[in-house]
Amino acid sequence: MPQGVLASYKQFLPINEDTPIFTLGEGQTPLIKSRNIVKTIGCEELYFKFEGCNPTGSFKDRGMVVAVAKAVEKGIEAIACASTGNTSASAAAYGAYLGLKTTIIVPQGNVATGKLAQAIAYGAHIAMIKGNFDSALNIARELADKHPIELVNSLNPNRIEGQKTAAFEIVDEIGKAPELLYIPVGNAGNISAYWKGFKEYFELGFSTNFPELHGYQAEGASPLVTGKVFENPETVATAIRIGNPASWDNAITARDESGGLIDSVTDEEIISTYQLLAASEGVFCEPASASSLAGLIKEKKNGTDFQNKIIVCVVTGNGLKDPENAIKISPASYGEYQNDYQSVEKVLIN
Ligand code: AN7
Repeated sequence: MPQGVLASYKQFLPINEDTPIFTLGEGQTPLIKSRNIVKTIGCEELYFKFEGCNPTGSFKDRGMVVAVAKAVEKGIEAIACASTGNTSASAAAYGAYLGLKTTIIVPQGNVATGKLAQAIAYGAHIAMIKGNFDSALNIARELADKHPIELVNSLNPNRIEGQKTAAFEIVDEIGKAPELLYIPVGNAGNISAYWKGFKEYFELGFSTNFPELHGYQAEGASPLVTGKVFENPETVATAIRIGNPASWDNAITARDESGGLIDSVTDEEIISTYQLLAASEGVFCEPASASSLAGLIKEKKNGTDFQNKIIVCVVTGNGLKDPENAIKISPASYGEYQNDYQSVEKVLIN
């Protein structure tokens, strides 16, 4: 298969002969088979679709490559987005590759260190606002309305087009759609994209079934669960600290058409799952990404029987994005030793 989302999935994307084809290596991420947590869940097979392996460390790259290609096709020289961090890292990378001016608007104090480091390194123009993601998105939309700038948030339909390819990869690898798919939900673009992908693959005859989609928000930022906008969303999972999701209606459609649900998990559940996924499966993700598995574990604790089910948890971003939360894991299993062989050996062998 050719490399990258544009070349690999040309026939499924809004690509024509004027669309530039390029890649930073996005897509074709691993579908990791659970060895340990699968036993607790009691299902037939459990997989983690590890989107942290994308070039900037999150699923955003799949959609960004399409959004940027379409902007360049139109002759646009500048892109902008609001972001909790990952969208901005991705926009900055593809903007740099294509020589575009990239402006990102982010909530001051609520972007994980690694994401900010990426935007700085890629050379984006960074506007930090004293407000949350929802305000940043309003500003970004106005900028794009008034200037020849392409908005590359997931309101841009080309983002959704690119992100739907993850659903194709899951079906191709398992040989059918899983019975259940768990996914973190913030601005709700990705759950909408997966549903579009599963539906299109079905309609084209590449699969014969659909998954139920189970979306999980953080309790302190769960407007799709309560049905009300959160004016002051708050969660340790800063990636999904969003109070008024842009793709609200599409997420509800995805939930209802798939026969699934959108629920929330607490910060405690998110952090304990984040630790569990790294320490018992070798999959180090950022906190927001653990909300999918945290939701599955919550349903198991509430008594759901998963026997005979094939389940996929989407793990949206890389753990290296947010080193501060990893370092807070306690008890940390390290100590300080004398600078000689014997003292280290003595402690490790006892
Ligand atoms: C790791 O980067 O909204 O429901 O501005 O970074 O499609 O918003 C990030 C969202 C899940 C939620 N996991 O996806 C942004 C941004 C991670 C994320 C989500 C995000 P959507």
